[in-house]
Amino acid sequence: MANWYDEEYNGTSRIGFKVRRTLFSGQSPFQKVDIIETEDFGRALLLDDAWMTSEFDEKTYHEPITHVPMAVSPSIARVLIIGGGDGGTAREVLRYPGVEHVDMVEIDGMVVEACKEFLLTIGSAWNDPRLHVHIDDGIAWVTEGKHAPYDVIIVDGADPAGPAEGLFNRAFFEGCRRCLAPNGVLTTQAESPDMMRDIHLAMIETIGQVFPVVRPYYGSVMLYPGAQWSWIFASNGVQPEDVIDGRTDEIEKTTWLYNRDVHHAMLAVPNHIRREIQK
Ligand code: SPD
Repeated sequence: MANWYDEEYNGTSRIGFKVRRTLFSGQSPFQKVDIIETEDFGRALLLDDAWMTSEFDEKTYHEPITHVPMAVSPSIARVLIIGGGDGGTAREVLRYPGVEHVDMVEIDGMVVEACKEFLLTIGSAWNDPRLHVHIDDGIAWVTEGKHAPYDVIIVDGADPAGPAEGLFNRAFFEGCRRCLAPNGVLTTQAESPDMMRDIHLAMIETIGQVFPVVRPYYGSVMLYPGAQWSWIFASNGVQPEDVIDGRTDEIEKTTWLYNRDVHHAMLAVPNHIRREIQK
């Protein structure tokens, strides 16, 4: 259909938006990279024709993946972001004055360059001196334990196909655990509990084989298949309910979605997932 851009999911459904204009289109060694301007959702990034983020709803993704771990981690001085090439997660992390050093490891330099040029409303913290962007393989980074330990690790990757596939397996999470400080915490995006239920459940199981604490949490991201989305929190003992008093007070004055009530509400697990976890 002319003037529409669709993500086709599983060959059986589509999520489409009317396009105003294409701002960037390229083929990197890893994937197809597009940034388009839509009628309803503002500018949006697609990787291999899958919607990654849009100006309109990006906060409903970047706030949960960032503020849930940041609100509870005893220390937040050193943060590792795997992926996150649009800069939205880094922007949220860098809002905390207690953050001293952020390594963002993104495999695809084309994503970072295109987002720096066309998606600056999302990646608005590129010039923060605490941010260190590495165009490198995040899997190798954690396997080799580069620059570890970290207080917080955030895995902000794409779907489990293409370059992000390795961000879903046990060896990767074992590497993450080795890179975490003993009291550190991890979050990862964990797909749709409805449209990608098997992948979501497999992630809970896999991460549970690596970390003693594994807790999925939920929210809605309109851009993604099913709109209901998930993240997984993991740690060696810190629980996601252990919000540190005062940590997010300043931040909550300007967040779009996140506050302490939302934090706790997101931890409610739908019955159909809870039954599987309890098996
Ligand atoms: N189906 C899309 C899943 C994408 C998750 N990551 C998005 C990256 C936004 N920073």
